Amino acid sequence: VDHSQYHRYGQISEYLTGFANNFGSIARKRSMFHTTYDGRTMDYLEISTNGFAGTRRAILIEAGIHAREWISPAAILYITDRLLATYTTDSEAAYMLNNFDWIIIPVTNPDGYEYSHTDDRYWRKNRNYRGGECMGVDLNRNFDARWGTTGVSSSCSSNIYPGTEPMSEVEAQNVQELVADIQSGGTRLIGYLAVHSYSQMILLPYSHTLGSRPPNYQDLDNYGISAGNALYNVHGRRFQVGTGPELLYAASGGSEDWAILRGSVKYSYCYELRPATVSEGGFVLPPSEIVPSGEELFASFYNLAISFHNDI
Ligand code: 0X9
Ligand code: ZN
Repeated sequence: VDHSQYHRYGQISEYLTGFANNFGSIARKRSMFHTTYDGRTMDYLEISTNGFAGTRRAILIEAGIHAREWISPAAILYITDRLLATYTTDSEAAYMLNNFDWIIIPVTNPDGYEYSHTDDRYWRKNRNYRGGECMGVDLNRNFDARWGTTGVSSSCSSNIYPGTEPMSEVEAQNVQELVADIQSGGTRLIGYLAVHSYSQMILLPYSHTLGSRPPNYQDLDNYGISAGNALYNVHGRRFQVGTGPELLYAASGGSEDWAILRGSVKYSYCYELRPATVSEGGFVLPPSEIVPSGEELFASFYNLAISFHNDI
């Protein structure tokens, strides 16, 4: 896998096919139930080292829900590649894959991602056409988590337009159905890791309201700080740890809140990857930073896996 450049959606999907072909006993490529507005399949990878028995706890990685945040799919492709390629030789990859099943969605907004390559580098939303000026819904405002209450605009041309109702968008519906399928009425899915850029932060729930916290907030905070330290130890990048409203702004309808509130997931984090500021490139991060960003995120996820596992 070429980690020296950002790839188009078709190429990323082909890499998933390659993973499934090369590591067929532990990796399966799947497509979600609904195709997107522009007719794309939403492809993801399932990794299981116990024959996909469905008995292990699982961690889901949701990358690329915002189109222009290219480092998210790229860093996750790096992590996926490393997990599979070093599983038999590296103790960290082995730990992660022997203790958890992984569900990896590299691009949760393929239509928007492609549009950010072909037409508008700064496109954020999906590509659901609603007539007139109204193109696109912010998928991270569309989930059923205090939908439409904070951090949104009812103007459909806005970058933070939440859609017409909770889960109105097929991309959000796909995630909802996938999570329901993994949970099957239980709590097999223990971790939900949403990966965005930029700001260098590990955001804790809840995002929707300042001061609103899940019952296990103290654990979430402790594990987040530990994961931030593990990340720092790789390349010296400091990621702030705190809730979205504390560090950025309140925002409703996010998948990271939804995972806990509706998805029965115990631990949910929202990463904002490199860089820290717009003057360092903002959403347009040089491709030479894909590998270092992936390396530090890998260490951070490994650290979270240890925390989750100690808590089971
Ligand atoms: O606004 C968002 O959806 C996320 N930031 S981004 O720049 N990647 O768009 C942040 C989501 C986390 N929640 C809050 N900040 N409340
Ligand atoms: Zn984002």
